Amino acid sequence: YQNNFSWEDYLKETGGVPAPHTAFKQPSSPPANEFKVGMKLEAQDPRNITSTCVATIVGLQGPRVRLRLDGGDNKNDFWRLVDSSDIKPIGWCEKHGGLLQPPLGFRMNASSWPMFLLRTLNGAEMAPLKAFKKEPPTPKSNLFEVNMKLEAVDRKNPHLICPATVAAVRDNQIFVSFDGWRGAFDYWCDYDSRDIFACGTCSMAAIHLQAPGQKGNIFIVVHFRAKTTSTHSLITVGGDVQSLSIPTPDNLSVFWNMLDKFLED
Ligand code: MLZ
Repeated sequence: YQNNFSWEDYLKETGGVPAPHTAFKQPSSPPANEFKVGMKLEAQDPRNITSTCVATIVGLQGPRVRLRLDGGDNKNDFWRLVDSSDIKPIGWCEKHGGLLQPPLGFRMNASSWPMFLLRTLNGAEMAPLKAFKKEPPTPKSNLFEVNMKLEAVDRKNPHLICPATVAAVRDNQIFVSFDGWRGAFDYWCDYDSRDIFACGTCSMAAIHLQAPGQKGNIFIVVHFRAKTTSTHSLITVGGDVQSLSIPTPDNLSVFWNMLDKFLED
């Protein structure tokens, strides 16, 4: 199911239960995305949340927009839902007595900020008010249960949404575990997180849902030969075999470092 993942088949295969719609803050059908690439809006700087900055939409994905802060770099793009309360039309900050701030890592001299701001907004296409959807209400309590399935943003690769399982529940939080991956991508989040969606949301929103990973538990087969390069085969239950070569058997720390790296993703 690499390119046509089907929850129906997958749930049958794995015996999984989807988390109910009512457990999510997200509305049961994804809101329309009326933003366009190039439009500007105001957003909190995710790396410095007390700052409201000018952002440009650089990508669209279903009800999500990919944002880049004006004056910043292109390495810190972030995604927001069209019904997120931390995106606002241009003018909102000023109307509420605030001042637009340069992003963390502003690539010019701080003193050039006022001029930069004027220039970046001059003639820009402002995102229209109607594109900003009302934030949905938060469910009254944490309705998630261990083993429920969902779709979740991979926070290390936030353009990807992947099948996942609730692996633990604690107070207002859940532990999101990505199916078929060893754990490097898993995270705790609040039950009302904007990064988790009911099964079927991606298909409704025409977003490509990643297929589950292929990583199983591993067996490590180590062959040592004195004073020569040795090969260590890592055989995963899913069937893929990966080999690591290390320079000498007495340099075990190299082997362990390579193994750590391998287990990362
Ligand atoms: N580049 C990475 C992507 C992994 C995505 C995992 N998502 C849960 C890899 O292929 O290793």
